[in-house]
Amino acid sequence: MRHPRGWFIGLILSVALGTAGPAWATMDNTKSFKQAYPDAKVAGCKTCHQGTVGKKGDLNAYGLALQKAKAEAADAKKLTVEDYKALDAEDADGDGMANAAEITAGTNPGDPASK
Ligand SMILES: [Ca+2]
Repeated sequence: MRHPRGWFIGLILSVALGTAGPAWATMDNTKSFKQAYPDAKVAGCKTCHQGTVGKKGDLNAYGLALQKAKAEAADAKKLTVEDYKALDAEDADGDGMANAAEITAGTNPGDPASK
């Protein structure tokens, strides 16, 4: 009987790449976020995600606004400094404070309870 090692390695690789893909995108986006807002007091997963560990499908209001703004782009998951800046004057979470003002103040642009 042939040992199914090739099949097993293929499975491991597909699982590893499948989970690492979104994580890499998020790490790149954190980097571009810090380039856009070098003085930001808070630049973590919760800036765009609801959870403390950014996961697919748990975007907060700010993350959803960024996703929507970029939805038609070929590189929809890769956010640039310009992508963040384009939403500076908007108020993603509707708490009366613009996204850029919240980022500068250290409050969460995606959480209406944080302003
Ligand atoms: Ca706001």
